[in-house]
Amino acid sequence: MQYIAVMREYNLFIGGAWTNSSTDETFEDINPATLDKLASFQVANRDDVARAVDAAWAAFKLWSETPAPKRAMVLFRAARLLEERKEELAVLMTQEMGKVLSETRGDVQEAIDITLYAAGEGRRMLGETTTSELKDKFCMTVLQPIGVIGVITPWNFPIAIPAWKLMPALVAGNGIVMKPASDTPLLTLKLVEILMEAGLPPGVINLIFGPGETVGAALVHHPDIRAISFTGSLATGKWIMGECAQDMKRVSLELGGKNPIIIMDDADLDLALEGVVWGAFGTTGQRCTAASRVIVHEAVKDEFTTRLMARTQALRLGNGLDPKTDVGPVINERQLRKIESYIQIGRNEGATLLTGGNVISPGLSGYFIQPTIFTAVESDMRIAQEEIFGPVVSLISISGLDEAIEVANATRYGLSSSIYTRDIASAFRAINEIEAGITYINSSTIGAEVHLSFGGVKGTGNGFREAGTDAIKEFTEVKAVYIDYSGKLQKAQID
Ligand code: UN1
Repeated sequence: MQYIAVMREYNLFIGGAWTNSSTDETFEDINPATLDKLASFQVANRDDVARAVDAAWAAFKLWSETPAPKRAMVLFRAARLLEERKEELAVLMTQEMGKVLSETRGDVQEAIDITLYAAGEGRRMLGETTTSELKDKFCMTVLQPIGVIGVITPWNFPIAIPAWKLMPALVAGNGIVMKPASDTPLLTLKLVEILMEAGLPPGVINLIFGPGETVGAALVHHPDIRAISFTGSLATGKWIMGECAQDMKRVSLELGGKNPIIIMDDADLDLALEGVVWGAFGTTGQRCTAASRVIVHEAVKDEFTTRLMARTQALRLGNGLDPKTDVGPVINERQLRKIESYIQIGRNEGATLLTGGNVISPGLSGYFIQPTIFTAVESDMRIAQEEIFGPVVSLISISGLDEAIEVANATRYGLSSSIYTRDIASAFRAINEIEAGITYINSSTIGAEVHLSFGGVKGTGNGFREAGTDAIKEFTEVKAVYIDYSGKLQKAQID
């Protein structure tokens, strides 16, 4: 069963209408497994970005004045449409992004989950009521929308990550200008179509396409964009934060990871093995939560390594639509070359390549690279420090928990982390001492659920969290309100 989208050209979605961009340029949306063309998209320029920002502000008044429970009704309807179209969207996503069908179903499910969760916020949107220093005075906080927000999303979760950002931003009453990754614009477009079908007023969301360097930058620089929400690389995140500082724009960043799994000598090795294979090679290693460092106790290292090699060599590469496939392609040629170059870097640094390492063709013309394991990796090697974003995992040997935690923390990132141990004290030390936004006990580094905060420390972000109870905070301003009904001037700190 092959579903190929009808090859067609999409233009920009501004003010509730499909409209041509001001450039003559287009780019192609390619299936990374087969290199079939799925669609083409018009490239926006600064004028188009400005039109989109104006349209979002024009729609903002009506939308922000719509009561939050009514805004939420749009999201509830969108969740139902996502559910009805889950299979169709998953199949299309596998074609556009490459990951296997069970995972693209999970991606759509995550979008459904956050849509329902954010819709529920429509009837919470909780502020605080509190006491006052003064008599006959009432104090509270209320949440207000920020205004028009620029949303820039990556390709690895083509519908879940856009939904993580859009749904809370919308229920909070903001206007949006969105630029999806150029590798996966089709799935974001489908999400926006669903929101429109669910009754979102025209102009509340505007969709523009094109490279980050021009279109993303125009969004970041537009003076009427009040906040930028970005998920992507550390380098781009740093640049965005620097630019946003110029106009004091709010910015929330979800950047890279170099996520460790610690395997202690008392671990259930069967469980740890499943966790490493899933964390390192699921989504072809292209998750910011992917397990890229396995910090394994020397007492179990040999046994674990032998078993991991056997499991890894048995993984079947192929088209994600084929139910026999375990690991799909990587997203594009540039990523393929980057992963290849890291494999070379690992060799040059003196790590031992245990298995994998080759670009191959499993009977398809797309971007395939073997699941790869390095051992004898030192913590300060580049392959143990830099985000590769591909199916490459490094085994680092340690002799105890102190060393394991030290190695786990010895990177610039701090997104996800995991420990396999049967000892409750080791588990709690990991919870307390690993520098990361997420710690799993006896479970892999991937698989965050939408009702918990998602994000990281150090180079992984700028302190914001997405999803969970933080989802609304990312997209609202807090106003403190003082109501003095004493009928006289009362002076805080003085009277
Ligand atoms: C990402 O890789 O950018 O926890 C997000 C997970 C998924 C989200 C990953 N729920 O792996």
